[in-house]
Amino acid sequence: MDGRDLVRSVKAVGSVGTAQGVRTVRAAWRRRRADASGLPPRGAERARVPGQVRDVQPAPGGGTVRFGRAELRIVVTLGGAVFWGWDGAGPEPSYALAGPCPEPDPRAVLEPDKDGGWRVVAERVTVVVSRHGAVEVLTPGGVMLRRDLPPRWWEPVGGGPARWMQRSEVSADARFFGLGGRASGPRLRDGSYRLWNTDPGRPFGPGDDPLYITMPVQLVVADAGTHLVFHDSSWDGTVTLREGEEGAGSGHDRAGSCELRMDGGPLRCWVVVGTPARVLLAWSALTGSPALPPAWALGHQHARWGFGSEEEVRRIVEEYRRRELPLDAVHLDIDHYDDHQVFTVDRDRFPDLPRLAEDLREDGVRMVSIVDPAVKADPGNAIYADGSAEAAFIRDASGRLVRGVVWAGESVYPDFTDARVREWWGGLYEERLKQGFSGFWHDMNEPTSFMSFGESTLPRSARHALEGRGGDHREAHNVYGLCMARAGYEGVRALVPEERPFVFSRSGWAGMQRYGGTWSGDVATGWAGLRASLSLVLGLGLCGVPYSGPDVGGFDGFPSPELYLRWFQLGAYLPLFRTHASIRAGRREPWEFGAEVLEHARVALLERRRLLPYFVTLAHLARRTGAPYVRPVWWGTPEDRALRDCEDAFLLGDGLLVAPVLDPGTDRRAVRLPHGRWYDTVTERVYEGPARVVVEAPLSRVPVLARAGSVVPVRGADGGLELEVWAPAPGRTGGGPVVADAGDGWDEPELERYVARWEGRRVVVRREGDDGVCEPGRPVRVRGLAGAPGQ
Ligand code: MIG
Repeated sequence: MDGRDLVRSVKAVGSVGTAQGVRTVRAAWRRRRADASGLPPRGAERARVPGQVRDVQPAPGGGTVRFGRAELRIVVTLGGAVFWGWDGAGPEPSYALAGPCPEPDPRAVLEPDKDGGWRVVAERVTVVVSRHGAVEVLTPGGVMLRRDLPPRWWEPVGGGPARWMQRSEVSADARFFGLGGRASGPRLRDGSYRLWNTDPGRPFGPGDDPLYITMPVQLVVADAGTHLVFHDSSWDGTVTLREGEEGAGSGHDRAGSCELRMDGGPLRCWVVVGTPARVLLAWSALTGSPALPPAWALGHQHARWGFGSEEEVRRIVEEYRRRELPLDAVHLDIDHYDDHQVFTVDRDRFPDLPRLAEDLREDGVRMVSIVDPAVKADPGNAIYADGSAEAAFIRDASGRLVRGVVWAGESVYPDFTDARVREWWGGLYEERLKQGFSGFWHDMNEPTSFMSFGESTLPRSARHALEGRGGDHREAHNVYGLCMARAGYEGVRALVPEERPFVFSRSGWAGMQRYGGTWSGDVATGWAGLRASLSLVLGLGLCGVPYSGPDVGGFDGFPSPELYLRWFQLGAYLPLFRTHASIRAGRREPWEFGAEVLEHARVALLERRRLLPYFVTLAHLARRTGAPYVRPVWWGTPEDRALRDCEDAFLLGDGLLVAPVLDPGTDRRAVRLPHGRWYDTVTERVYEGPARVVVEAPLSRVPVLARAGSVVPVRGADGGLELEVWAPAPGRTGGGPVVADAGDGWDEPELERYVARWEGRRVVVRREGDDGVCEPGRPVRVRGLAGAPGQ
């Protein structure tokens, strides 16, 4: 460490006090020393490409193609996902997969292709391997979706993990999405995106990358079709994207390109081809169904770092009640811990949490606790003592505990890549449950140690169990949050088997939806942050993580009343609808911004509560089909190029299109509509898509349009479920699925199917059953009749 680094380190931790600053700098020294001795120097490297094809060995679902200096194994699985791996890499072990690799599809066989290449023809996709090891993914009609050039490896001469690079081409019109939670999307423009989960250390905006959740999952949308590619390696990597360009007139097209460089791990990937809905279905079959949040977690939640005391929590909940503002949960942040230590309570300021929880629950408000992974390295700390006895904490190659610095000071980190440690940790939630908490908010699990040496995490040489295989932080880093989510989810499930756990996590990786969702981390307060927060929700949804939402109002500073309101109005239509901010930021309660904002925020809160049955239905559909609640507007028509480039609106399920206001001073905005008839849900004005229309967006609301024919389950005045049906276009029919809430347990409510059609001048709604259609059995309100024939 030179003087400049030292100054930078001290500055970075300046806000946490000088003593801690000194500790952090010491920790940085240790980290550098640990990496110097714990990681072998790379030394000279040798580059390798596959070489020429030699022979093949068929196997169920495909087979192995052998090249001069590499081999490639391809398997088409039942369900349609294609796997291929180089140099013996198989699908397992994998942190992303929900279970064992699906069975091979016996109908898919390896057959000779032209020019000495080979191909596997499956129902929905054809994979062609050239004699030099390029791999093409084609639609059943033979149109190319992706072309991987022969990969290249760099292998340390002295042994050790190989780095590799995979360059791919996609069509000129293709658009890239995904890669986890990205602030500058949802359309991923030209640039480099790093695969290394990172706490940016300060509130982020669209220019900040990477953030807390990265994953090598990309969804590519082109005229020819949609495909998802997942490179199953958790190592540090970089994806460099370049969108293609179509030649004007007689000019040539330039293909889009993607270059993936990985520092290690197997070169193996999964590809799924189809419509967006089919792709997400197959992806969630592979990596697991999204956990179903309890219904209360689909309501409004309020958090703050620094409520500071039980009285303050009571006061705020009472204010919500007095003003008749719906509230479903409050979240307690680290300021309720004793000395910042997880699984403890500051009893001076929070003397009786179980009592508080009970009282809140009587008002229908749940309590959620933040859970930080780091444990204060202090022999007097019971969790440290307990964890030490369990050998739960991460050590370096020489066997010493790896220490970082977090809020509690010098801390150690549980190794969540060890099943034994996950079980120990999961048991600790018993203390939280006894305190009355119903849900868990995992923070700081990138994992974070305060900034030093330009990296706010553990040394790469830190050792991890990696499920008994053994390895270091280079491989474990990106799955740390995922494994912590698993520990929390499974622990709570074992402790309260009759209820579905509610866990959401700042960091994570492919497959994290099995345990819960996420929020957007510390999004910067500002209009750019508002936009970034929508980008994250959309991008994560396309990676299979459907439940997320931002800190409404932004994490830091003081939003203007207008910005707060617009954020609030957006949040009301996102799966996780939570107000939250830093201890140093202004307040975020809806009455803090004047009477006008309060009035409009109330409308948003009431509408959210009215739409709760719709959110419950979307949560069930996400679990059953992998489809995110919040979908890009091109979800149903990916071939519509104008929609593909639309980033400022989204579909909420199949029925609604939400056009949030993302700019100041707006009272109307343009909306690009997918095909079909749409109604402004407030004015009931009719629009016909595809079109770009201008709709009213007064301060009192953001535009929400309903698709003609949709059935939206809503909460009626008596609290019961009602069907809000938007009249189908003349001569058309409509309908949709509804899943009623079945409580917080594991009961599987049935999927109700409704159809709506014109009968003369009336719209009639029926329920479809196994033996024909019947009366809906629920109150129905038909809307949009003003545009009806003859009216
Ligand atoms: O170093 O627990 O993203 O939501 O309020 C900051 C305090 C730690 C970061 C989280 C934020 C939370 C805050 N935490």
